[in-house]
Amino acid sequence: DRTLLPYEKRAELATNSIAKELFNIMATKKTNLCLSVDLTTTTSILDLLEKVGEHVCLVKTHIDIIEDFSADFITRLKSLAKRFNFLILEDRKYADIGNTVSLQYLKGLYKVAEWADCVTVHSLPGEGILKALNNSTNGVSQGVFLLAEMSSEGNLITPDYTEETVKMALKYPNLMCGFVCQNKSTFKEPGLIQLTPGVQLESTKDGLGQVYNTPEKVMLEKGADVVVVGRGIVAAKSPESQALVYKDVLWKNYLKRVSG
Ligand code: 5IU
Repeated sequence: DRTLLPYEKRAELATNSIAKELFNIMATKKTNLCLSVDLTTTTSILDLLEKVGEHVCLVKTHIDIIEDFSADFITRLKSLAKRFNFLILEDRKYADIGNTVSLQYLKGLYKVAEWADCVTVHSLPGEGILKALNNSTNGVSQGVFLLAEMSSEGNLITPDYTEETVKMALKYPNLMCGFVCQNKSTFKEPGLIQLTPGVQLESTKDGLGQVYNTPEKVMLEKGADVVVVGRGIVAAKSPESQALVYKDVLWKNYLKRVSG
C-alpha cells in the first residue's frame, strides 16, 4: 500500500526528478497542500502567494485565465517559488495530437515549457502526447500529471479508460510525476504522486458539477498525496489563515495515515 509510506521514502522511489523534488518539499515543509490560484490578474495572484507561499508545496496555475499576463509575471512567480520553496504546475490539460501539444507547450504567448515544473495532460489522444512532451524538454527537468479520473459529476471517464491511462503512463517513468485522480486503487507505484482536486472543508458541490470531498476523506480513504484546493482558500475571507487550516488538517491526516 503506497499510501502508508512516508513522503521522504517515496522520494527515493520516484523515477521523475520533479516528483522526487515534490516529495522532498512536502517532507521538508510539512505540507501537502497545492493551491489552485484561479485568479485573473497578476497582482492578485502574486499578493496571494506572498501570503500563503510558506504553506504550500505546489502552486497550480491556469495561465490562460490571466488578463494582464506578461513575462515579468513569470519572473516574479519564479522568484516566489524559489523564496518559498514550492513547485509550479500549469493545469493546461493538454489533449491534442503530439505535434500540436509540443507547439502549445513550447511556443505561443505563454511558453509553458520555460517556467512550469510540471503540466497536466489528458491520455485521450494516445501515447503520442507523452512522446511529444518527452521530446520537448531541452534537457530541463519536467514532469507530467496524467488525468486518470476527474472530480466533476457526469464526466465520461470509465474504469477501463482509467486503467489504460495508468498503463500508458508506466511506459514513461522518467516523465511521469503521477496522476490526477480520485481513488487509491487507481495505481500502485509508490514513486508516483496522487494529485487530488475537489476538496473543501464543508461544501459538497458547486453549481457547475464540481464535487467536493473533505481533507480527512481524501487523505485517509481516497489515497491523495498532494491535495488541490482552490476556492476553499482563494474565496475565503482570509485566504492566509484558511491556507493554514487546510495545511494543518491535511498534514494531521497524513501523519495518521503513515503512522498506521
Ligand atoms: N480540477 C478539478 N477537478 C479535476 C481536475 C482539475 O477541480 O478533476 I483534472 C481543477 C479545476 C480547478 C481546481 O482549477 O482543480 C479546483 O478548484 P476548486 O477547489 O475551486 O473547486
